[in-house]
Amino acid sequence: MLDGFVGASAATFAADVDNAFWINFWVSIVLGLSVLIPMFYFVWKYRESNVKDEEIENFTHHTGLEITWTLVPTVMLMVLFWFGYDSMRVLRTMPAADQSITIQVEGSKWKWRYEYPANANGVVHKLGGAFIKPKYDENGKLIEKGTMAKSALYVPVNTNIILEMTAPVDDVIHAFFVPAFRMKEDVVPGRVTKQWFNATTVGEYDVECAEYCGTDHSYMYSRIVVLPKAEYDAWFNSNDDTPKGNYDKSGSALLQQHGCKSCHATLSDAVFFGPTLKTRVLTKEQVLDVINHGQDTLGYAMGAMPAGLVTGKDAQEIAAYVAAGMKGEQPASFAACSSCHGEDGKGQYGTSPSLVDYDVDLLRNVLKHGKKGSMGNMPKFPYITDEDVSAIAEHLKSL
Ligand code: HEC
Ligand code: HEC
Ligand SMILES: [Cu+2]
Repeated sequence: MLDGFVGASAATFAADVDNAFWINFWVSIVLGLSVLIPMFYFVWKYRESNVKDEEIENFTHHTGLEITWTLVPTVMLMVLFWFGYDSMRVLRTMPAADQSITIQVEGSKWKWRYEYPANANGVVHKLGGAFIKPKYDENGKLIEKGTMAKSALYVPVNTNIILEMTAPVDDVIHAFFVPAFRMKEDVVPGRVTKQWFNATTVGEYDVECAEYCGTDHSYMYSRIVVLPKAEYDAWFNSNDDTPKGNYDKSGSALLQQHGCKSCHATLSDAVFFGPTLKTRVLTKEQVLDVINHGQDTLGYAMGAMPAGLVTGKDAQEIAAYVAAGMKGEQPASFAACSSCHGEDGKGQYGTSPSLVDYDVDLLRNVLKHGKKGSMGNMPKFPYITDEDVSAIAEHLKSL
C-alpha cells in the first residue's frame, strides 16, 4: 500500500524504517482523531442554543474515564517509541569493520568526495566532485542538463558499507541523505560521524545534502551506484578512476568537477564570490589593502609581504597601475615592488606571486593554503594533485 508514495527502497534496513514511519503515521492519525472527533461532537452537542442554564451541572471528575485516556495514549506512544528505537538501533549499530568496506566521505561547500581503501596495487580511488549545474537561457528554458562528472560512490551489492564522514574545519554542517536507503546522517566540520548500509538492489540512487548549507545547497548532489560484486571487484582492483573508465582531466572539466565555477566566473568578467578567473583582476582596493596591511597566507618561499612599503600618492599610483594589468607607463615608485615581484610583476621564479596572471605557482599556493582576502574566503583544496593544478593553469592561460 502507498509504496509508490515512499519511492524506491534498496537497503536492508529500509523496510524497518518504512514500518516505523507507517506505524507513526497511523498511530498519529488515530490519536489525533480521538481528540478531534469528540471535540467537534461536543462543540455541536453543547452549542449555546442547545443548553439551558439550569441544565449545567458541576462535574468534578470521572475516575474510569481519566484512567482510560491516560493509559491508552501512553500505550500507543510506547508503541511509537519502540518502533522508532528499534529501527534507530539498526541504523546506529555499525557492522564489524572486517566484514565491511569502509569508505571516507567528505562533504564541503558544495560537493561530496569519496576515498576508498588502497587496493592490492596500492591505488587509492578518490572520487567525487561538484555536480555540474544545468544551464538555462534567459527565458528559463533548459539548454543543457546537469551532470554528475565523477561524483558517484560505487559500491557492491549485498555488502556492508561503512561511511566515515567529515567536513573541513572551516566548512559548515552538511547531511548525507540517501532517500532510497532511508538513511541520513549529519556531516560535521572537524568531527567524524559514521553511517552504514547494505544495498539490496543493483542500480543508481540519489544522494543529497539534507542540511541547508548555503548558495549551492540544492546542487550538493551525488549518486550511489550499486554494482554486481564481480563488476565492483574488477574496478576496485584496477587503476581506472571509475568502473566506466577514466574521467576528463582537461582544465575546464577540472574547474567544473572541483566546483570552482560556483564561486568564480571563467568566461565573463563577472565577480561572483571570488574574482573572475578569465583574466587576473586585482582591483585597486585589493592592491591597496595588501600594500597597507601586508599579506602572509599563500606560503611562497619569500614568506610574508611586508606592510607599508609605500604610502600616500605612491601607493595610489602603484595600485592603479597594478589594477590596470600593469599596462601603460610604470610609475617610478614601482621599484619598491619590483625587487620582489619582478620588473614585469610576474614574480621571481615562483618565490613570490605574479601580480598579472594566474601562473601554476599562484594556483598551487592558493589551492593549497586557501586565501582570505578583502574579497572573501577561498577554501583550501588540499587534495588537488599537481597534474590537476597544471591542467587548470594551462586552461586559464588559454582563456
Ligand atoms: C620583500 C618582498 C616583497 C616586496 C618588496 C613586495 N612584495 Fe608583494 N608580495 C610578496 C610576497 C612574498 C607575497 C605573497 C604573500 C602571501 O603569502 O600571501 C606578496 C603578495 C602581494 C600581493 C597579493 C597577491 C595575491 O595574489 O594575493 C600583492 C597585490 C602585492 N604583493 C603587491 C605588491 C606591491 C604593489 C608592492 C610594492 C609596493 C609589493 N607587493 C612589494 C613580496 C613582496
Ligand atoms: C566557495 C567559493 C570558492 C570556491 C569554490 C573557489 N574559490 Fe577561488 N576564491 C574565492 C574567493 C572569495 C577568492 C578571493 C580571496 C581574496 O579575497 O583574495 C578566491 C581567490 C582565488 C584565486 C586568487 C585570485 C587572486 O587574484 O588572488 C584563485 C587563483 C582561485 N580562487 C582559484 C580557484 C580554483 C582553481 C578553484 C577550484 C579548484 C576555486 N578557486 C574555488 C572563492 C572560491
Ligand atoms: Cu551541504
